Amino acid sequence: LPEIIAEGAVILRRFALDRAERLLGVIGEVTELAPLRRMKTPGGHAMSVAMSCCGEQGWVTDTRGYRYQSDDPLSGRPWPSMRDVFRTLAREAASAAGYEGFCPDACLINRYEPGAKMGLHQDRDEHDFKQPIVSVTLGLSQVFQFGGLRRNERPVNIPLHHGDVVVWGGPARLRYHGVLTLKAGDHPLTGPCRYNLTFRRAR
Ligand code: MD5
Ligand code: FE
Repeated sequence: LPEIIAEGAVILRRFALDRAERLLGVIGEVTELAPLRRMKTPGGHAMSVAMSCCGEQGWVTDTRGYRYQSDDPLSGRPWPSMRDVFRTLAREAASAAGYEGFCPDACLINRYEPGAKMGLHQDRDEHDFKQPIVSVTLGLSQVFQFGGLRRNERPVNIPLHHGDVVVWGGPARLRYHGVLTLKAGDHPLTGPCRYNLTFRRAR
């Protein structure tokens, strides 16, 4: 049963559990073509999270800034295509949360190892904020921070576990969010890591 965490934001606990192994297989396939890498922020620091992408658009950051682009800067080639298992999951989860017809053109793959985190930020590099974002947790649990529309609002901490899916849209779409430092652990499917997939409509 969907758990509403704020107007427009829904957690679907274990929604992806039955397809987790297939999703991880696809992550392996995509990251063989477009390796996970720690990108540089505009400030010049390497992120602690390792990232890759698939789909028509991929999110990148470097010293020039944040943006979506159709080519992987490591290879100069288009990002690997969006896989059907990915597209279908994103569409089904969006629909279960009340957002019909979601058609992502970008999937960002984040890999957290112990010590990795993501500070509070907004996702605002997409063209149309009416389009929701779908996020999928695989492997180790990690505490998600769900803030408000302004950085100074104190975030609520929400643990996310293997198979959990979160959908953000409507008035929640531009809320500040992040994840706390990943604690060491050993998951049967991912070992010492948490993977997060975020599905977006970039263009
Ligand atoms: C993660 N990823 O767990 C986090 C949280 C990212 C990112 O934030 O940008 O890759 S997924 C949760 C998320 C995504 C988009 C919007 C919102 C939350 N939100 O509006 O709260 O790797
Ligand atoms: Fe984000």
